[in-house]
Amino acid sequence: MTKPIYVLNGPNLNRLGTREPEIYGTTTLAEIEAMCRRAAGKHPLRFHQSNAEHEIIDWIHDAIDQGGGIIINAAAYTFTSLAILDALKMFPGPIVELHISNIHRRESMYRNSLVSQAATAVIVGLGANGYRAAVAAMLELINRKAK
Ligand code: DHK
Repeated sequence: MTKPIYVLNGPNLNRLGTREPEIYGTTTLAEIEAMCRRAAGKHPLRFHQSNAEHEIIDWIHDAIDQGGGIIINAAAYTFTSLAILDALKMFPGPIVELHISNIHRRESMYRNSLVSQAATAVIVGLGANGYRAAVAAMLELINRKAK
C-alpha cells in the first residue's frame, strides 16, 4: 500500500482568501487542497489544517506510523513550537517545509524557523503555488528514497 503524503497546515491558514491578501494572496485553503490533490495524481494524500498545536502534533504522529512524507506549513508555530520540532524529528521520511510568503524578507520574528532544523527542504515565497511545487518535490524525494 502506497504510504500517503501528509500536508499539514497551521494556525490562521483556514482564513486564506481574505487574510492579508497583500501577503498571502486570495487563494483559499480549499483551492490549495484541490491543487495538492491534482499535483499528487494517484499518490494518496492527507490534507489537514488546525489552529491547535496538539492536533498538528497528533497528525505528525499519524504520519510517523503510516505516512511516506510530510509537507508542513506550521504558520506561526514555525517560530515558537519546540513540540512540533520534536515530533518532526521522529519522522523517518522526507519533510518539506513550506511558507506562502518569503519569511526571510519579513519582520525578524518570522526569520528563525525551528521547523527547518528537521526539514529536508524549504520552499518560501512562491505564494499558493508553493504547495504544488512542494507536492512535486515530495513525489521525487519519495521515489528517490524508494530506489
Ligand atoms: C504563514 C503564517 O501564518 C505566518 O505566521 C508565517 C506563513 C508565514 C506563510 O507564509 O505561509 O510566518
